[in-house]
Amino acid sequence: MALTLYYHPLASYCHKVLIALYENDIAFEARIVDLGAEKDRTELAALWPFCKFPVIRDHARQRNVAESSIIIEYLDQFFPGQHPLIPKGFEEALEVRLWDRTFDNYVHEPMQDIVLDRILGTKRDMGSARATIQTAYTLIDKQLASSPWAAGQNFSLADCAAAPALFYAHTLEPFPEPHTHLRAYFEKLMARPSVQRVLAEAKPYFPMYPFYSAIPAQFL
Ligand SMILES: N[C@@H](CCC(=O)N[C@@H](CS)C(=O)NCC(=O)O)C(=O)O
Repeated sequence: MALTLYYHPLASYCHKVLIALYENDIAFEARIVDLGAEKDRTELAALWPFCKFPVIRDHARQRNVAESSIIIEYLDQFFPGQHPLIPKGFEEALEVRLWDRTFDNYVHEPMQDIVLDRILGTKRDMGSARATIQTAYTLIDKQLASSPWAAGQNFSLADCAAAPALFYAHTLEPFPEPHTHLRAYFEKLMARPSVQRVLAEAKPYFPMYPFYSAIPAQFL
């Protein structure tokens, strides 16, 4: 197999890369990493010293590639398929990267902070993380009023970022009622076959998620 993906089926940043792989039918060996097992941590840290996943190993090019956005850029370049995820034009690509960063930095990261706080039992004040997610929801809803996908006419890197970020964030901060564009977009994203596949694979692991009871029944 040309590619190995080091990941966990429950991990949100891994979902982002899995969606890209499934969108373009890219074959890969799936290597589940148990961060609680010393041997697995040592193996992952040898690939990426921050010991975070996803990481892919491209055996033909002898390269390890880390960071979900960079991995998707890499796949788009070296494993192109029927759904290019980064547009060729500079302006369009800039827009896609902007929305990728928006979902990662202002939805995904604060969502992870809240989840980590619950896992560690640190009981920090999460008000600012929750407010950031709400600010992002408002911005995203506005964007989606005039854009069928997160960053334009086509499904892109930005939508790969959006799906796991919104999936987990909405278990912590529900989408406000007036955000009809965001709500409709979420339904459309969740119906995408690549996203459905990722969620189906995550399903057996959902009970490990500390906010499991907030996952809507349709995903269980
Ligand atoms: N910026 C990284 C974030 C990766 C990340 O935070 N991965 C999480 C799983 S979703 C992880 O490895 N957490 C384990 C840890 O932080 O110890 C990316 O885009 O890939």
